[in-house]
Amino acid sequence: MKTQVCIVGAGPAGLLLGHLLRLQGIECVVLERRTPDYVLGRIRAGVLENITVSLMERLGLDARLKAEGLPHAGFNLADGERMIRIDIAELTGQQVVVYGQTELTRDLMDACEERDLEVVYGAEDVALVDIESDTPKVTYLRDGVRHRVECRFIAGCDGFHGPSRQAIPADRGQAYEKVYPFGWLGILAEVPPCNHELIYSNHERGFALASMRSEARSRYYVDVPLTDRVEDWDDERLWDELAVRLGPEAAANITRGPALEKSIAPLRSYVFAPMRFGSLLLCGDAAHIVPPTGAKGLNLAASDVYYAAESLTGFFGRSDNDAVAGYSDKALSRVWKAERFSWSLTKLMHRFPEDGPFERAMQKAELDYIASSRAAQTSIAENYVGLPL
Ligand code: RFL
Ligand code: PHB
Repeated sequence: MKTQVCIVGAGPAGLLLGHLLRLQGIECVVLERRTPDYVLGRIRAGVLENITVSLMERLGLDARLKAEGLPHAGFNLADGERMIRIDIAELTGQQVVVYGQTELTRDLMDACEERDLEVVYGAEDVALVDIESDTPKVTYLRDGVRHRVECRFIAGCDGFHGPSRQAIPADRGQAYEKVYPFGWLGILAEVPPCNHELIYSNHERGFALASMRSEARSRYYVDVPLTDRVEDWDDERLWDELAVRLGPEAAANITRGPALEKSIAPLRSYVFAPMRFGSLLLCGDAAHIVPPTGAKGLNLAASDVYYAAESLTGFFGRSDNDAVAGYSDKALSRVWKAERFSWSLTKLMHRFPEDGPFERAMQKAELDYIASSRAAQTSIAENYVGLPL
């Protein structure tokens, strides 16, 4: 098969990019290893920045997001003694929208047929070939038959473990990485949220987050040692822990219910630079990971896709070679700022095993400063709603 852009991975990054390219009349095909149901079964992000919402608007795929998404004008930082509300609407004039990654992915999936975006599910053993040349190829196995896609560009949207980044010779890029000594144990339950806004809590027993998917569906997290397994946490133990870590006010409003999903995600900061190598452009988790504390991962995937679509449209529409050459610098400039924010909020809101009284005093002092300073709150708010493109 011949096409202009071969996209590897049909997560949010791959599908968003595919739709944006089709909107511009650019030919593309998306190769996905899993089935649609598997992709939709991954419970991940919940908070969308304006930039992600506006890409869905631009695609005309925002009807359900507008109808069912919950606009949030603020969120809270708690530490067992107090709750600091960050009024993002007042401080920035913007809001975030709570709408699950699963729902956003479903909206993108449902539109593929009508928009003539071809997605090949069950594409196994994907391999990238000749990526440094102007005639790269992607090969894959489907039903035991090997296929080959010839294209002008490959978009690597295949997440952290996919083959795209690994196709770049190690000596042609630099990986920056920080692994955190804990993971987030998440629970999804069909119960009303304990608070109408998110609460991030740094309690002496550890971190907790109260989030939601709708007015009837809650998402909660606690941080756990990397040695813990999901089986160590039956529902009651997890609800008890959440009640303690979120503090008495929130605890009084927690409705318990059986877990629809429970999983542990390790926390990591990671950036691979540059994000382009020859004819390969990396987007989303394929190029970078943030710890979930800042709710940035999906939104960064969306901003990468915005820059990638601009670059590829420039190349195919105006024969502008520089458009693609500039992709990595533009994307990375926003990526690094989101990395910094996610890392600093993670440090502020978690108890690290190696921390002593000094580090704890620093966290307290920083929370005191945030509680008393509009400038500090504005800085957090503008990062949380997403820095400009
Ligand atoms: P994805 O979603 O991992 O999709 C990559 C796709 O590529 C496919 N793939 C392959 N396809 C073909 N061949 C191969 N060999 C392949 N290998 C992999 C995969 O099957 C998959 O379909 O990456 P993408 O599109 O870059 O999207 C990134 C986001 O999923 C991620 O950043 C966010 O979920 C992170 N995240 C959050 N982001 C936010 O913006 N706000 C949040 O509130 C938020 N909360 C979270 C999160 C991530 C979490 N976990 C579990 C890591 C909360 C959690 C708990
Ligand atoms: C979520 O609802 O899954 C969620 C919300 C905010 C975060 C991370 C995850 O920072």
